[in-house]
Amino acid sequence: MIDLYYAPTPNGWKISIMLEECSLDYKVIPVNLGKGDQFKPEFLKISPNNRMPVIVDHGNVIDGESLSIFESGAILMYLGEKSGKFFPQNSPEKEKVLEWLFWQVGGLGPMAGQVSHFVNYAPNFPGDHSYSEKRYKNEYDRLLGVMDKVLDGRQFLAGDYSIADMASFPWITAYKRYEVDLDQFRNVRRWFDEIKTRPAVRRGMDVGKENRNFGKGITKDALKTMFSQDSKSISQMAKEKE
Ligand SMILES: N[C@@H](CCC(=O)N[C@@H](CS)C(=O)NCC(=O)O)C(=O)O
Repeated sequence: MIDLYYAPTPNGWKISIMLEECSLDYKVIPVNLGKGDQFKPEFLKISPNNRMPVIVDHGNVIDGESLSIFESGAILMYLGEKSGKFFPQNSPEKEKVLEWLFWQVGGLGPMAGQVSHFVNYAPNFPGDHSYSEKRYKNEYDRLLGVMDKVLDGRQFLAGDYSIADMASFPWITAYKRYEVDLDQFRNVRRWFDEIKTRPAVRRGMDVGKENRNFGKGITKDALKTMFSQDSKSISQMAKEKE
């Protein structure tokens, strides 16, 4: 059995989708980010970066401890190796998947995450955010253009459907709120429409959907917990949760 520490956001969906695609047994442990669950000592022990998703695999006990893994890319690789699915282990197929997986975790995810911040949360903070919002929206647009080119003549990012597609798909789902006309990216549109109809993807995206809110009605406390973090404040929050 695998414990999945989870909130219903794109980074969380990557893992709920993969677990569903592989039909692995898992139990969801909700992490309430607005309430600061990510600062609880038991959580920080398995996720020192105070971020979800995290998995704990009770089927893989080392020196009496179940293996825990944080960072969505590392989790996807582990689950791909464990299940023997969606992550080929031979060269050059493996490297092709890794190229696009790292492109997602180092590029598409962080840039789309910032677009999401400026669209969903920054309006709660005073000041003119227009330069920053534009900067991230341009970068998101650039990355969609890159994706569109590679998907011209290829069904999925690395050839066959893989963990690279599962990592990227959740970050495209919000394109309407990010004011992107997806039809401008014909190949991304085709890829997106194909993945979104996969039953496992639908099940994965539905996990915890009752707690999904895209920042609507977010409280002042939650805004502070999530978006005023620096090295001092995270130590303070961890102390408060002890
Ligand atoms: N690089 C990390 C990013 C994870 C991440 O940013 N998670 C967010 C939610 S999408 C989070 O846990 N935020 C908690 C916080 O900001 O304190 C990964 O890919 O796993």
